Amino acid sequence: MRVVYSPAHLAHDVVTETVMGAVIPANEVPERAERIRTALEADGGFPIEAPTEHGTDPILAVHDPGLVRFIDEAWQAARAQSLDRPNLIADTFPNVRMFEGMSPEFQAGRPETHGAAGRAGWWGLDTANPLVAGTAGAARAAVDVALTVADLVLGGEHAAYGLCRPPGHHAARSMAGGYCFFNNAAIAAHALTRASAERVAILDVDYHHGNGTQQIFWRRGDVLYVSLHADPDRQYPYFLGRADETGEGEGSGANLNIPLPAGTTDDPYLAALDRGLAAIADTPGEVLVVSLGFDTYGHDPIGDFALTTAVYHECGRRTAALGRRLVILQEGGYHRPSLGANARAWLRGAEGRPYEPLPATGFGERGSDR
Ligand code: Q9C
Ligand code: ZN
Repeated sequence: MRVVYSPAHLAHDVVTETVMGAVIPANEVPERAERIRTALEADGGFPIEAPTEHGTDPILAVHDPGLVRFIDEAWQAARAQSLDRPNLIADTFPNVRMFEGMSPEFQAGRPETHGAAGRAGWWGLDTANPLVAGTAGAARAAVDVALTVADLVLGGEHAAYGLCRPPGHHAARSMAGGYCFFNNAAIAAHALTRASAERVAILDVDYHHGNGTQQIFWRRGDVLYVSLHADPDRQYPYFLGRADETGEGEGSGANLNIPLPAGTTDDPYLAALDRGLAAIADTPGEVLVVSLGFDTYGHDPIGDFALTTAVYHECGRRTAALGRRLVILQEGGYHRPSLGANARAWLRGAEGRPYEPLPATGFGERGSDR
């Protein structure tokens, strides 16, 4: 399977994040993508190529121009304001209740503020989303990776994988968040609808609900969004991801959320995956975008599922068995030692190749990976 990767992600070199007021070592770090790249190179069956540049238009087809401007300008603006920090992290967000009782027209007229901290809050969701000097370039390269994978599949590849970093599925039309800046999968899915005039499905198997992807396609009937994730009653992004969110207007019925309990193991997970795949099989379309996360793994530091490396091979196999062409894009997954083995297992499953774990990782064999 062909793999698209750009070293531009290395410049998004985040060191810390803030969780409930505490500064902790960042989870979403360059090592993640390098681990996956190294494992795929060692496999020998995954030729790696660079993305082609697609420019800003495909981003603007999905995102607010103000968000794009903010991401492009934020670091320089913070410097110009002498905000001498290793990264830009917002602390104040425009909670919808701040505007309670004020008309929608009045709310819509509230301006983006000028200062770096206020702007970061205006365009952000949470305090775990640090922006650094290289963020804009990396985020744009991740979009190019996703769009290049879409091009490969439109050009006849049955499946291809984009090693996107930073990830994308928490980024909404006008909002970054959850380690995400531009929504790589949504941008690719939208481009696919335009290129093929067919319906496109998105299967999101990151541990977290893809609130951004859901929001972008909420009123659209041409993109089906199906997500398996931790129940938002206990996990980020807390305020979306429930089973009763099914879309509105033209998008009514084109959103399927499957929230899962803490401790979810391989078998119940596969049953939930089958439910999601059945919903996709029920809708027309030839291309499936996969938002692929490995924070469902048993050792993930921020997840609470108990999946094994072996089950990722089966997940890839069942997903490919739908018979659709696959645009597979990397989202989360934070247990660095296992990321390479997990990605390799999923992708080999999707290709119909046997699991055959790599011996050197120390992770990935049944019995040692829980
Ligand atoms: N205490 C992705 O996997 N912080 N993003 C959660 C929970 C945000 C994860 C804090 C997690 C975002 C792409
Ligand atoms: Zn996640």
